[in-house]
Amino acid sequence: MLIENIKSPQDLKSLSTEELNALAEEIRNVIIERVSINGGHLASNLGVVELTIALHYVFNSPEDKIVWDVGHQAYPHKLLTGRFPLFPTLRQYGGMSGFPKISESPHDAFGTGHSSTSISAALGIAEARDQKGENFKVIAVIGDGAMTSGLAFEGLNHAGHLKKDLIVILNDNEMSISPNVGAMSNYLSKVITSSFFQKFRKETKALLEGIPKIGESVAKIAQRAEGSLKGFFLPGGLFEDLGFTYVGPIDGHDIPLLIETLRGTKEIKEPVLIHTVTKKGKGYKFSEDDPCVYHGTGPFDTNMGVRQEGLKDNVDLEQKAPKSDPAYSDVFGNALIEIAEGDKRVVAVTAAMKEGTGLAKFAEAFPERLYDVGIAEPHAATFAAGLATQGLRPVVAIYSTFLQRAYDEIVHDICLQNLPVIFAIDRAGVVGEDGPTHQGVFDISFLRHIPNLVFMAPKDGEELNAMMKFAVNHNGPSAIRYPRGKTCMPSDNNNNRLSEIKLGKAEILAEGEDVVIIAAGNTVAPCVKAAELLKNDNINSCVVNIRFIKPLDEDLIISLCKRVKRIVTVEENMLAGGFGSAILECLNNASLHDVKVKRIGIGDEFVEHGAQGILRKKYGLDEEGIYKTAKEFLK
Ligand SMILES: Cc1ncc(C[n+]2csc(CCOP(=O)(O)OP(=O)(O)O)c2C)c(N)n1
Repeated sequence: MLIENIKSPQDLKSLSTEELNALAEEIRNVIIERVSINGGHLASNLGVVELTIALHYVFNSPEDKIVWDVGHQAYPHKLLTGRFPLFPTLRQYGGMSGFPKISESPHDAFGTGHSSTSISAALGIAEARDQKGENFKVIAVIGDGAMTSGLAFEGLNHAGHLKKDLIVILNDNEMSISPNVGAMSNYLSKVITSSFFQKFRKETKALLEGIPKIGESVAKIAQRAEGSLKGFFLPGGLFEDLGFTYVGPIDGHDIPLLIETLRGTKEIKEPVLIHTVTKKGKGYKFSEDDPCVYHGTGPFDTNMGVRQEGLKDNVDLEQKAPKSDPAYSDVFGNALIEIAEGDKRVVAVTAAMKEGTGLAKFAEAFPERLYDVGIAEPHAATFAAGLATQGLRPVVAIYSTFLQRAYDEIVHDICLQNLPVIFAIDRAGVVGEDGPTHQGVFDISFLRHIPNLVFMAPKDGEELNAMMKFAVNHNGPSAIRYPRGKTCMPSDNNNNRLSEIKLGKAEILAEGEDVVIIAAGNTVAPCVKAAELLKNDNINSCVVNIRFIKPLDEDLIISLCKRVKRIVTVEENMLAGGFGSAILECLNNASLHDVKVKRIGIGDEFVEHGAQGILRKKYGLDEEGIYKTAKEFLK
């Protein structure tokens, strides 16, 4: 295999066009096979195989810096930069990350996982290069989905102003995870589908082939082209106006064309935007037909695809494997439909994550009440604030990690004005294989100090449903955090029948006088089980499902602590500023200085990638870990 001999991008440079095309085929097969075993991002990677080959053929990484946006499409880049032998460990605990990571390879110029950072980061790198008098190229590769974010435009705006030597490649496949949305997307579609494009593409190719010597800049080509193809550059006028030389659109699967275009633009010392058109999921029938389903997937059978019995409409296979308990996202989506049927005020907002957050069915039921705002979490929050001022009840569903983007909007636009916006915070806690960029372990710390916000965490799906109803009827901002995965509670626990949700009231799930175990959200279930293990050792635990991280049930906590002087708190969040810290503050305010508290959660470190079970074990968040910590604590 050719790929086995590619130890670094240098090894590409001696290959012929036929060999490069054969290599593309090999890379596709390697990726399809590995993702079918390990799970991961498939369609985005299959779409950039040729582009990645051309980039590494023309530029000299790691001296030249390639900055990937989101980073979910970096598998071909990893395979071409000496990581083919590591590929079997993709996304496994201790193995290769599914995203670019500075610490993993000098070829990973910038770490990422969240969208739309590439232009800003690349511009910073280019500016530093110039400050230091160095000489290399910087290339940002950004998708049309990522281009819907304000951050991408902040980068473009600044780059056009600084006039730096910077190449932005806009990889346009007309898809975000689902079809891309918004005016920008319409604009790009018009550019691609205009009758100009087909003609332009042919003539550009002819022009490029006619270049007498390699290295003639595309600027010159553009000048020449303008005479004969006047107006053909108008489609990219928006980028031209922002200070970029616009090149394209070009076929992003045509390796010779990509190589010639990149060689040409290499000579331009100012901001250039190359618009490539690619097919998401290219080269694998199933993912070409349904790139949304194959955006991110768990393991699957390569011959059958993921659409096996019971696995339909799956964007996150692990969540939707056909077992009895539904995923939290589905419980949320169904609950919202039920609520919206009876309450016209309720609308839903998603930031390009309709499928992942469980809103796809809602979109079908109420197409006019679902707003997909693109990858624009800050805008989603402030847009919802505007809706709420007019009496609507917007429910904004965002993954915990992406909500980090909207902190100021939550404080300034929503909570300060006490507006009834409901945040459904999906993937809160340890999320698993996507790693540190995606773990939802900060939201308790960055939300619980905001005045007016009511902050809940359900112990199971039934409670999530009830909390949604509570939140929609609450006259102020609220947030509900719930994890990636299935809803479940130990079925043999008699006390887990749902009691009424009352503002700031916790629920006691087990009585005991030796220790109080207080849990938030999905840590309730392992705490209940840990209490059963402790009982075998004659340790009687009082298990509290806190329900409200804010406001805390201070009366209950204080009265329990006056009796039982040992408290264990358990949360899937950072310990710093987390829910255990809230309990410490409560005890301190009540001058209960003789109560000993042991907090279980995430210490001062980022949570690496790996299966949820492995990570929970590592941090002592599973029933065994909670049991052991509590036992040790009581010694
Ligand atoms: C801030 C943020 N919000 C949401 C996501 C989830 N997400 C990952 S990829 C993606 C779509 C990206 O589309 P595009 O940039 O066009 O790349 P493609 O997958 O089509 O190649 C989304 C919404 C994210 N990574 N970061």
